Amino acid sequence: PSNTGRVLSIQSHTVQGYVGNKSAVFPLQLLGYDVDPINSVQFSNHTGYPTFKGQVLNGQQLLDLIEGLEANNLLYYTHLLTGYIGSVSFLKSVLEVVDKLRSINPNLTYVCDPVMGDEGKLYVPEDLVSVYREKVVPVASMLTPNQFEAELLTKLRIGSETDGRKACKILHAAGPSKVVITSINIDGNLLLIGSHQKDKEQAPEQFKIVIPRIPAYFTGTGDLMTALLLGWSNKYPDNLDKAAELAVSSLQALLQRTLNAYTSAGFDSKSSSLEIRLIQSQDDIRQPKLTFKAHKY
Ligand code: ATP
Ligand code: PLP
Ligand code: PXL
Repeated sequence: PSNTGRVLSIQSHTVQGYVGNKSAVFPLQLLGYDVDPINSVQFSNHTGYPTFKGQVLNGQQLLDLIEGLEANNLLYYTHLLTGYIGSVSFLKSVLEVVDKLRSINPNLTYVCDPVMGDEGKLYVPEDLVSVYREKVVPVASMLTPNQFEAELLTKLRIGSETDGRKACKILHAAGPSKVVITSINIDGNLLLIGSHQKDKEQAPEQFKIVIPRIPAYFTGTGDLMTALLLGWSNKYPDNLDKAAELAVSSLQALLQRTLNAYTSAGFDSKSSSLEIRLIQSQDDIRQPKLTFKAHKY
């Protein structure tokens, strides 16, 4: 149990706006972590805009950076965090990075958001799915899929809470001791399901948090959610439910602030994806008011 750590975060960078590292690094720093970002892409803005420009890091370039760190004995990390990854070759290099980091710190926690798609649509190449399922899930310590991603990884259709809990068990059996399905769509509302397999011999401890859906689309919230779950679950290693309450409470306060900012500017918040008010929400990140409660099963 530790209040802090040193996180290697391999994610997207956007010049403008908050997705990937732009949405994960600042909150982790606010929670007291040293964060070393590797930018897997550098784009002008997120890809939901009409256009974007920029560069993509390839797998060899990632390994070059790791080699440079290693040559100076700078490769000791407590946590590895990964989010959106756009190609099989880059994902395979990330797997090499996991091995390398664990050879230096066998206790490394790998927090993986297996970003592949949402609402039945893939936004990565299809051949990434089996690499996540067969190679990445087995080495992850904590996994934060959404409903669609959990379905792809388990080949189970998730139509109910019970299915969500079953999917978590399948994922535990494949590797990660902590699984958070960040949102399941159940008649208009969102359901988060968390699951911690503390002991291989016993059933996992599971809980849910009900989240009313805000009628707007946000970008970067999944990346922020995973960063907050990393931050809080490291501070409360035996209370994933508490960590999730804190993460959800921070995130929902931020979403309300974001919505209010757009609404008061006279913007139609249903017409396009909203950029989150991350910096303005720093107090909600540092000291969340617990407004959401986890219910244990
Ligand atoms: P990823 O694709 O990164 O794995 P994801 O699809 O779960 O993750 P989001 O759908 O952005 O990512 O959700 C992340 C968190 O943000 C969820 O816990 C969800 O409750 C919250 N969230 C996102 N959009 C809304 C919304 N419109 N209303 C309420 N909460 C939301
Ligand atoms: N849309 C596209 C095109 C993406 O590439 C991504 C993520 O990588 C998303 C949406 C997901 O955003 P979020 O993390 O907010 O769910
Ligand atoms: O969170 C998602 C994400 C990550 N990286 C890039 C993105 C997006 C979402 O749009 O465009 C480059």
